[in-house]
Amino acid sequence: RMGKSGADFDAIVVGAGFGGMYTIYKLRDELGLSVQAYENASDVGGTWFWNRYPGALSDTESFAYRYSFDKEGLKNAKWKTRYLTQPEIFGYLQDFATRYDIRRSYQFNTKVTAANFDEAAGLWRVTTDRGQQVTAKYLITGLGLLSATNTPPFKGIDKFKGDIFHTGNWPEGIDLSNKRVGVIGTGSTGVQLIIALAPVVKHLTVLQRSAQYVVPIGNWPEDEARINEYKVRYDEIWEQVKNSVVAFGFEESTVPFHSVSPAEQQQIFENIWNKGGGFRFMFETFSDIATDRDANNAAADFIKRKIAKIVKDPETAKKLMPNDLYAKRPLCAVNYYDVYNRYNVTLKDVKSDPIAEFTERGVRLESGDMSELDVVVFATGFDAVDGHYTRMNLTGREGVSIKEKWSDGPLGYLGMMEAGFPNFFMILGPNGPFTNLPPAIETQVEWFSDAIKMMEENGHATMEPKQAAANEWVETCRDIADMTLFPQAESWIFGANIPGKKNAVMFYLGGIGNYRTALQSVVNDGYSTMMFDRFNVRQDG
Ligand code: FAD
Ligand code: NA7
Repeated sequence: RMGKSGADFDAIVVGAGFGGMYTIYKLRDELGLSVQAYENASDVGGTWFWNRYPGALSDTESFAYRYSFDKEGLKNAKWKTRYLTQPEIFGYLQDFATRYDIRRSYQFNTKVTAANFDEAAGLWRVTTDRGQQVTAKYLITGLGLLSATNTPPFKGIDKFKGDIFHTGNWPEGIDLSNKRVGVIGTGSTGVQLIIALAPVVKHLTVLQRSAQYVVPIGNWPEDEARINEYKVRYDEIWEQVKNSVVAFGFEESTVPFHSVSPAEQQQIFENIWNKGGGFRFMFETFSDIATDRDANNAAADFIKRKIAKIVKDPETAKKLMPNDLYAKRPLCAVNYYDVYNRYNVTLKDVKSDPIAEFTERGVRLESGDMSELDVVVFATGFDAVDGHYTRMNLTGREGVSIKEKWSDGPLGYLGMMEAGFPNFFMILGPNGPFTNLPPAIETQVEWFSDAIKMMEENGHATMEPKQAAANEWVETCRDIADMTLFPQAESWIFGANIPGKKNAVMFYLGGIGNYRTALQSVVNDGYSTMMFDRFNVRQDG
């Protein structure tokens, strides 16, 4: 098949998660474009294809972790609990792919290694690890922002005789019962994994670098009546989600912490603690937990008091108490701290006593402390947001690579585009919204599909953001971030989890409602922040 512009295809799509698949539906089925898509995995699912570790669970409530446009899917939707497990989400995405015949556009088991904009031809040239080269007018990347795995290169790792797994690339059919297992990492993933493994394995050693604030998730059963309520209120629910701040399906609090009495403050924390949900605890309690130091400290102290109460051994409890701000991605889980009361769980603080090396038999800390292990699990997270982009040979005009362009940290316009990279749209690219992600993905895919439609109708060859507009967006993201406490905590949200990665703003923290308004105003202004048909052939003289 040929693309209209003389290229092999109108559009090339990379990635088969929520983002890539929705793009296929929009461009292929709604706009009638010819689309070729590539996915490194053997099937659709993205995050939910790869992250099959025990305990993997979404922390967005079930009704809001799906495509809002897929009303058909909702009709028959069933789920057991307030949150979806990995098999349920993977199943939903597989079912979605089948119902919309998405797979026929994909070549699976194929990694895109290079994407280069050919200025003379005005086309993208895309290369795969199978040695294919194809061209297209548009390049859309849904590479995932939490998908390029981070594996710290510990000394001696090759000597270790046991098995090593990363949670983001979990193999099928692993039995860890009766094994001595070590887990490195206590982020969202580590916490889920630790809870799931503790009752199963012979012994669990948790190697914790930074203690985290973990509130209850409240994963109670949801019966049919409750699910039917969501179905009845469907449109209303999504309207609220898409105009809220964090898009998690609840109203964020407008009550400042200091506006109520100390007794009420504690009562509000207690109520949300009992209700469960990480984003709820940060955003439904008070309006200023993420911006006001006193409010933030109060939330942190409340959680620390809970830790002290739950964990029986005071030494262990102390290790579990974070000493930084409550300003990372808020975590929640089922009875996390109770795990440390188990006879077969040991907690090691590898901040005060760092991992020195792997040996044949396990992990040795700098003090000489040795953990003998059969298996080590890396729950060490991801080279988040720009990781997949800087790992790829991706070049725009004049052969400028994204790696060079982002050498001081990722930039980009509206979380989707970059100056000098025409007809290129990233799903969940840098400086996009920090929210529940499916509605953010839908917002972006719908926006650039409309832009592509407009380009096709008006016969535009290229569209790209003006550098000044991109700079301004990056500044806006920086300004908003600086109004919050988030930059003061070290986490992947600012690239602090990868050694050598420059600390940079990577999200628009202004909320999904404001983000959607910003996108709409670009359209209303006649795309005045964009350049069209900037000549592809260099005009000498
Ligand atoms: P992904 O689902 O990450 O898909 C990207 C795909 O691109 C992958 O399949 C990858 O193989 C492919 N790919 C990348 N590079 C290439 C290449 N060069 N060539 C070919 N293919 C390539 N978000 C929430 O909102 N709520 C949650 O509760 C939540 N829980 C999460 C739990 C875990 C354990 C993880 C890891 C993430 C979670 N997320 C959550 C974030 C989640 O990633 C997003 O919600 C969403 O799934 C992202 O979809 P996506 O399509 O953008 O990317
Ligand atoms: P995170 O949140 O980045 O957590 C990674 C964890 O691994 C965290 O506890 C890190 O400690 C730890 N880590 C990373 N490198 C090391 C080294 N070298 N030594 C010891 N410990 C290390 O990733 P997750 O997968 O849990 O979650 C990412 C997102 O995916 C999450 O928010 C959900 O949206 C899904 P640190 O805190 O850096 O000290």
